Amino acid sequence: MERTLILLKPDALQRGLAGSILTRFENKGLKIVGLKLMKITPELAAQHYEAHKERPFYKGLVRFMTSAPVVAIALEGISAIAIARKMMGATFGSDADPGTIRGDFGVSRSFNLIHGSDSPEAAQRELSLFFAEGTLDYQLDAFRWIYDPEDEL
Ligand code: 3AN
Repeated sequence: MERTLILLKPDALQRGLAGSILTRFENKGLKIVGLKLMKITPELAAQHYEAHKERPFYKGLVRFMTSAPVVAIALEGISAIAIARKMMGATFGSDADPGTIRGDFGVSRSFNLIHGSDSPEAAQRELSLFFAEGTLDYQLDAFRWIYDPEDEL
């Protein structure tokens, strides 16, 4: 089982898409182990986007991410990181395939609705940034029907 950090960015919340996006992850069979409405501080944005600090879009990205609340979500599942990335689609809505979140809900090259961790190392780092208090351990009964208990769980 893997855990991954998803952020529904300010544009997702302002456009009333948070529920629709969260529903896609639930429908897929990913388990919600953390869920939080929050405003990202400039300090947290700087930590989260450390790798992009020298990029020309960095300032605009931090401004956007701190401009209005986001929803932070921790999801659990087998290969949850790769599955969530696939569901998100290509970085920009204009390039993302139909059927993906970015492909279905956006066209912008800077407002791209969602963030998802891109590796196990990133997931661990980002989950500890956004869920410093920890994520939740509990039994999701539906897992018995989402995965084959004889084989996968
Ligand atoms: P992804 O979110 O698909 O992993 P990355 O890791 O390449 O994309 O970029 C991190 C974030 O930086 C993206 N979510 C996007 O918001 C922003 N970003 C990346 N490239 C650009 C760009 N050329 N112009 C504006 N924002 C960008």
